[in-house]
Amino acid sequence: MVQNGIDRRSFVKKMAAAAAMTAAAAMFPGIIFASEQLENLPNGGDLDWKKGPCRFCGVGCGILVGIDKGKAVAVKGDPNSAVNKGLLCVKGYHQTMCIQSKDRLTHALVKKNGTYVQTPINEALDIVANKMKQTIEAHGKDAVAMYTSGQSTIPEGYVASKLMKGAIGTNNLDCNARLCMASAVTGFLTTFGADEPMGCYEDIDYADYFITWGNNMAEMHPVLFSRMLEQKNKRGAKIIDFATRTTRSSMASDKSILFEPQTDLAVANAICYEIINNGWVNKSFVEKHCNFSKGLTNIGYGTEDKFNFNDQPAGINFEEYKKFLEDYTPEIVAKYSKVSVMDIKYLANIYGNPNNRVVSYWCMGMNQHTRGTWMNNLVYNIHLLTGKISQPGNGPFSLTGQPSACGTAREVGTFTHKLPKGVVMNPKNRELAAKIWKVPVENIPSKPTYHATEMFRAVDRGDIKFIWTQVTNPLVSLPKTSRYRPGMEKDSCFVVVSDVFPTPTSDVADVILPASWHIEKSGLYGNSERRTQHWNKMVDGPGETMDDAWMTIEVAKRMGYGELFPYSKENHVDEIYNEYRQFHEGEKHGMAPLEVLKKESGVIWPYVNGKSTQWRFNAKYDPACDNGEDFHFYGKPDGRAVIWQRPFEPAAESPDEEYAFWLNTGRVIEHWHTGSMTRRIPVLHKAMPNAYVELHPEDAIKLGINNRDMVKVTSRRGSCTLPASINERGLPTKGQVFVPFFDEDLLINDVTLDAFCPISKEPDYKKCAVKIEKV
Ligand SMILES: Nc1nc2c(c(=O)[nH]1)N[C@H]1C(S)=C(S)[C@@H](COP(=O)(O)OP(=O)(O)OC[C@H]3O[C@@H](n4cnc5c(=O)[nH]c(N)nc54)[C@H](O)[C@@H]3O)O[C@H]1N2
Ligand SMILES: Nc1nc2c(c(=O)[nH]1)N[C@H]1C(S)=C(S)[C@@H](COP(=O)(O)OP(=O)(O)OC[C@H]3O[C@@H](n4cnc5c(=O)[nH]c(N)nc54)[C@H](O)[C@@H]3O)O[C@H]1N2
Ligand code: SF4
Ligand SMILES: [Mo]
Repeated sequence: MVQNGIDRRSFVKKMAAAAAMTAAAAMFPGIIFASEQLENLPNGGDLDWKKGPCRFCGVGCGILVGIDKGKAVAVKGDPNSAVNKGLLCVKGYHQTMCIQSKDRLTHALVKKNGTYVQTPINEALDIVANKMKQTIEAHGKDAVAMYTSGQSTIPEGYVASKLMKGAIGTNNLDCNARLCMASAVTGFLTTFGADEPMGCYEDIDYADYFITWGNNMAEMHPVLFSRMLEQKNKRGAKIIDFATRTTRSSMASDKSILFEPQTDLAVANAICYEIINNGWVNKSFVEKHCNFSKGLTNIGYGTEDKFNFNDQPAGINFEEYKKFLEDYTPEIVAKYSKVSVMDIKYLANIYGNPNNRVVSYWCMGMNQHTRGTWMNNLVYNIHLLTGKISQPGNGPFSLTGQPSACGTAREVGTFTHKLPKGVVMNPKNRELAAKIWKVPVENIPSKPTYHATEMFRAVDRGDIKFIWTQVTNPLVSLPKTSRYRPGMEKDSCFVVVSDVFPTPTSDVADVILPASWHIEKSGLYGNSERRTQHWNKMVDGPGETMDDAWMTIEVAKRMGYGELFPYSKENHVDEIYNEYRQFHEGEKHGMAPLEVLKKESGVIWPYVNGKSTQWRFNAKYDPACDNGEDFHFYGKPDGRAVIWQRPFEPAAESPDEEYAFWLNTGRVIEHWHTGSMTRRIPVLHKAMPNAYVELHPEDAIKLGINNRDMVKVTSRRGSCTLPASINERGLPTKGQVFVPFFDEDLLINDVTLDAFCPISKEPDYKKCAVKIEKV
């Protein structure tokens, strides 16, 4: 697509050339990095510094942006932020550079006779609203959909939910967090009945052991990882990396333990077996605060269209659970997990020793898993059996990836089944939403419709005839994009894409809406540790860019819902937050008022009587505990958490003779997801200009592959040819290859599989079978 005379591909090529010059700033005049060149700051560094959260990951570091003459010229870490205490990672420091990119979307583009025509934004919004209205009139409410993001701000998610569920009356709203955190949510709900971690980052200051369950924190949560390293150096805290690939995190850890993909299910059960059989169970905790349960097994992989699954939990007793674990002795599990008996016992020992304080961390390895919900349950089992939970330095901690996956996707609830409080299936939750939204309760449908993958299947089938994507790039990030691209290209669906840059998704749009970026608007994000962070608009966006919340409001007004969206252009972010906050009143989820959020570098909820609750469910810290005991898992009606019996079941697709390798996919520190932002930042682009396929050295020798040789990775769905990388960034286990997904020109998601966890509907991007050929 051509924008400002440069098409996207040639722009990225030009960027590579510019980045190769020492003065990367050649393409971005006037930008200085506080980290590197403080002495060169305009006005001798006497800038106007404004606070906000980092645009990128779920760690949620506090940043200070230096403004000179209306332009962001520097970024530094906020020393007042409890999250990062002044530190940032490489993406943090350079973030604002992308907005100066020459191919920035500055005006609305409307496709007319196959070409994009620059159109005044008001006209483009008219077209979007008319099309949405006409589609509903002709085909019903469920023919329109919105697909949003864990990078949407809280107000953006809120107005999207209010428009779709409250005003129009369809549950056709889902978001990219389905690809990311859905298994974490269903894990929390099935075990505790309440979403999001119970602890906070301060746990790092107290834990003796950090066990990471298949996440690469050194690259993906770098500032948290550096806080762990600090504790390792200061107090001798130990980091154990339990993963399927050797990464920078493994290399910086005290011990790296590798396992065969998918067998984490079995190892977690083996750890529980050891805890029980060595008498390490915290009996009084389990007796007072836990129940045992089992669900259905052999639950499939969601690969079939319109797959439906309802778990059917049934209570069991401790003895039954103990018996079930007999299939998971360390000796049996060692055989197929390839983790030695000694290492399984070592892990069990760390958890089992009552004197150790242990935090478990995980992210996509456990969530992007066809048994992702189970895997989350299993790590909770370990912490519940030992009573190591909800105490400083003791607890399971599910990390989020996106900057507001918690704050927006989960708390505002931009999933098909969610409402800002609770779920659409619950009449009380619908009543509350109807009351606050001032809509008839009958408007809000009681049944969820499409989760992300199913939403794009419905586009392909022609059931969805209008889709609006905001702050996400699905034609790079969906699994098996080769299947979903043709559906989006069909004339049967009208596609609206709101983005900051042209992307492969905007390439198929009928209307492209130019969005303001992060610091060009006010907003709120919520990070991994339940911390809500507010920022004020810092600079003006170019051309006719508009913030996503205001675009949604403008469309709502044009569709005739003006009364429900009475917000002012100048102050809508504050007005929306104040309305939203009513959903979470009370001790269990109370959120800080705006005055406080504007002053502080983020505030953890529940915020009760002017104070944050750092450890939920522990009566010492959490005023919502009211059962008279030390702990109260009040998310469940009987106040008890559930220890789940969950077996090992194999992956949806495993290597065989023809497709002999596991394909694992993920990220690198330099790039953010689909690369749309970070590939427009010269230093980051230069450091990691293209994707690659990592091989184990022995496999490479067997196949005669050297570094930089071109290698074709083929699955049953598609193929992708990339340069080989051996012994560089990471090291997959023998029989496995790894490809990062940031490169839209080397689209590995044409190869991945769209199988998902039938409970959470989160796809497994970490496992499918491929063949490897040198070309
Ligand atoms: N630089 C950078 N940082 C980011 C992001 C980014 O794009 N770039 N994105 C953010 C987002 S949204 C997310 S979700 C996070 C992701 O953060 P991570 O989950 O840490 O990163 P990934 O690279 O997706 O996943 C890597 C891990 O998956 C594990 N894995 C593979 N198969 C299995 C398995 O069967 N079981 C288990 N338990 N583990 C397995 C591997 O061991 C590997 O360590 O990063 C966030 N931070
Ligand atoms: N193979 C593989 N695929 C994966 C994963 C994996 O591990 N492996 N991980 C999955 C996970 S965990 C995630 S979270 C997803 C992420 O997938 P996506 O959400 O599709 O990826 P992003 O690159 O973050 O897309 C965000 C888009 O929003 C645009 N943008 C930035 N700021 C704004 C704004 O303020 N307004 C608007 N309207 N647009 C904006 C950016 O330019 C970009 O195009 O990818 C998933 N896909
Ligand atoms: S660790 Fe995450 S939040 Fe912190 S600076 Fe880096 S990308 Fe931003
Ligand atoms: Mo994610």
